[in-house]
Parts: sequence; structure tokens; C-alpha cells
Amino acid sequence: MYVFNPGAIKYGDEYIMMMDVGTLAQPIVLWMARSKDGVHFTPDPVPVKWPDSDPIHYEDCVYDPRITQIGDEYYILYASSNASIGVRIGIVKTLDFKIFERVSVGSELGNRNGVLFPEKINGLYCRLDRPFGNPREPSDIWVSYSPDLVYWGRSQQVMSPRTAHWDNHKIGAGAVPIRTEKGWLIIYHGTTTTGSGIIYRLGVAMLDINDPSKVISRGDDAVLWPEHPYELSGRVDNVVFTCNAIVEPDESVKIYYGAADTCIGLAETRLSDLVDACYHQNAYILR
Ligand code: BMA
Repeated sequence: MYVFNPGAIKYGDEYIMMMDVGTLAQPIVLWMARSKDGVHFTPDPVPVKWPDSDPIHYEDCVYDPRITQIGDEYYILYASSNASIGVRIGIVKTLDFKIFERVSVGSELGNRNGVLFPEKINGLYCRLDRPFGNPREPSDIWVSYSPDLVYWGRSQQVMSPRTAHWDNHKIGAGAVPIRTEKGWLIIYHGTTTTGSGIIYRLGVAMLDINDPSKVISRGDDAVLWPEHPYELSGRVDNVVFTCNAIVEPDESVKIYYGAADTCIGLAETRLSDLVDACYHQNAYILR
């Protein structure tokens, strides 16, 4: 069994994790686990009871859930895949992590890594996503807006892969953006190709608080990369991949992440260190 790429959020006095669970015999399903301390989790006895497919997009596999709280509601943006048609971003909501209600098939075909901001921006819901429509490569992070979480538009490119960096191949939004005094902190994944396959790492950037299409600063270096055996080798080797990070009241940050598409890791850091990393430039990178 493979358990990976968790969305995670605090709900009441619990930490909730919703993750991809797959076996060799069945497609991935979403499963929840709960914890009192954010470290020791107990899985639910059965998978999440996901709402029926939208009539216009039958989904045969769902994965990579990102959970965003807005008011009392929790929105889950996830990859909604139909094997013969393609992948879209699905949107489901819940009030209690027991009953889940479909909001919309939230994107056109050929999009995933959808991440909803935790508040409206200029009166509109706002999400980062990763459309595949780019003629060069399926690679960039974009931003889109919606009045109702159904109709999305005003799409704009935010960031692209960078040459001579760890994220020179593909990038996609990871954790739900975190509001800071300097702007929206994003933790994203970036890939590079090597002779023995792709490496997934995590990096950070700061986006303008009122216009997230504007990148204020982007750290040169990755902040998390595969280095431990369980990250280097598994169902897919050399992967760290995040969907949510939790900022604690003391401004420590828990980054939950999938390791090698096989198991789940927890990396801890401080909010100030992640913010600093957005401004860190590496003298050794050729420009
Ligand atoms: C991405 C997604 C993730 C996965 C990653 C590494 O494209 O499919 O679910 O963790 O690849 O295999």
C-alpha cells in the first residue's frame, strides 16, 4: 500500500490529514487520518466518502488534496482524473470532515495542482494552478479568479521554471499560500530531469498580497529535497511533494509531504526561515 501527498489542516482540537492511498491493484483513493499532536496519526477505518462524480466529468481517480479554510467551510481542491479524457481540478467542500459536498468541476481539462487562497482577493476567490496548455512544456504556475468557485477566469502566468536551477523542468503550486507581512508565502514543487529520472524538490516564493501574479521574490535554493532513503526510493524515486503546511501559534511550521509516492514525512521549520529563504540568492548559480 502507498500513502502519500497529504493535505493537512487543524480542525477543532485535531490535526486532519487527507492523503492519497493506492495499491498495485486499485486506483488511488483519498483517506483521512486524525491526530491530537500533529505527529501521531490514526487512520480512519474506511476511505473518505467522496461525493458522486459531476455529470459532466466522471472521475475515476482523485488525488493530491489541498485543504483551505474560508470561514467555517473547508474547501478541497484536488486532481480529478478521468483515464480516457484527462485531468481537471475538482472542488469539494465540507463543514465537518464527515460529509463532503461537490462544489464544481473547477477547471477546464488539462489542469491540476489547484490551490485555493484562504481569503478572497479584491472580492474574488483566487487559486494557483498548473494548466497543461503551455506550448513549451506543461510547466508553469498560473493564477485564476472566480466569483463563485464555479466560473474561473482572468488567468495569468505567475512563475515559470528557471534555467540552471533545481526547478528548471516543471513547477506546480504546493501548499495553500500563507499570509505574511511581506506577501503571500508559497511553497511549491519544482522538478529537474537527470539521467536516472526526475527529481521533485520544494522551494519558496513571495507573491504580492493584492496581486498574486506578481512575484516579489523567489529563493534560489530548494528548501526540501529527497535525501533520506524513504524519499530517494519508492513507488516513484526522488520525490518530496507537499499539499499543505500548518503554521502554529508560535510561528513554527509543519510541512507534511509525500515521500517517493510511498509514505508521508513531516518537516518542521520556522515561518521566518521560510520567508528569509524567499530572499536568499545563491552566488554559485550561473545567471
Ligand atoms: C505528480 C503528481 C503527484 C506525484 C508526483 C511524483 O505529477 O502525479 O501525485 O506525487 O507526480 O510522482
